[in-house]
Amino acid sequence: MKKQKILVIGAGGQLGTELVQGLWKVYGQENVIATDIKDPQEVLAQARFEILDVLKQKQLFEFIKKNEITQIYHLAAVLSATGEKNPKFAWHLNMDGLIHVLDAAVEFKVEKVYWPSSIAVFGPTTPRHQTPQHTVMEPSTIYGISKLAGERWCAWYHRNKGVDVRSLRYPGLIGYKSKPGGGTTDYAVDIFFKALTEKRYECFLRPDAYLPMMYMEDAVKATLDLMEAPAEKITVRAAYNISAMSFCPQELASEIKKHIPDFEIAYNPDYRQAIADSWPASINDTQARQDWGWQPQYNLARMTEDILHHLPRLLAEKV
Ligand code: AKB
Repeated sequence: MKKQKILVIGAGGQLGTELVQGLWKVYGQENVIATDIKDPQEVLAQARFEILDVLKQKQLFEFIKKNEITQIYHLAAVLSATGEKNPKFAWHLNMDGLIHVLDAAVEFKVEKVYWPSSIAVFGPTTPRHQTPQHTVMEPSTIYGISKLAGERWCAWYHRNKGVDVRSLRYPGLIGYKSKPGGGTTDYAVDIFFKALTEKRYECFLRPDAYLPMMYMEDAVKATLDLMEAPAEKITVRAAYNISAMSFCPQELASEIKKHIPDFEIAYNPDYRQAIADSWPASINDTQARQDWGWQPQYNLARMTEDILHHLPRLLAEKV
């Protein structure tokens, strides 16, 4: 196999920080170039990191050529809640960034491209429970509209230009190693930080707002498994549904209380509740299981235990 040179765009985000570490294990630190528009977090600074803006097409093309990139993971995006505040910029970054990457893949014969989609591609008219792979898709957020359009672009570049691009519709991703920014599902990350530091959390969603969620360990594994799968196994060239668990804020708070009995939660739903209401409560991921063997490892109890085991040490180190 040709030596792989991996470019991660938007590596400083919540998913990128952990995915880069997963890629180090598979390809070696020296073969992964993490990039973002801002200076790196400590962990990414341990290996190769460079400033790169996906919207600057000439700079991106030169970078890919100079470094003889064979795989691109393009993660830079504006998420759902932030996207509603600045819709034009969300569209610009989420669409033009993807098209720059897909054009670069054609121009420099990049072997594989990964681009994340999201459950935000679904909308209020989509069946809410066990949402199928192929169904009604009328997203109501700019983020969801851009992810749905992005999926169609990926399928188009695969069909017409032969780009080996792969994608997953992530549910809410929950990690503790870095803080997320701008998502509707992000309450499920913040709550752990607040439970440990203040023993209290004010939630911006209703107690019964069910959403599909996934622990970051599973998200990284799903991404690497999908990218490792033989091309002939990939029957979906838009994006795969994947699922691990579904819960609502009240259930997450009860699980946390098992470990921190004096933890308290209050509810003050804001505009993000309408976004949550437009998304599925649970996802059917049969296609991903059949095609490339997807199988999640973490449920709510196991994830909560793992986070509350590791996060206190991380918080103590930062003091
Ligand atoms: C968000 O809440 O915007 C994201 C997502 C579900 O894609 N976490």
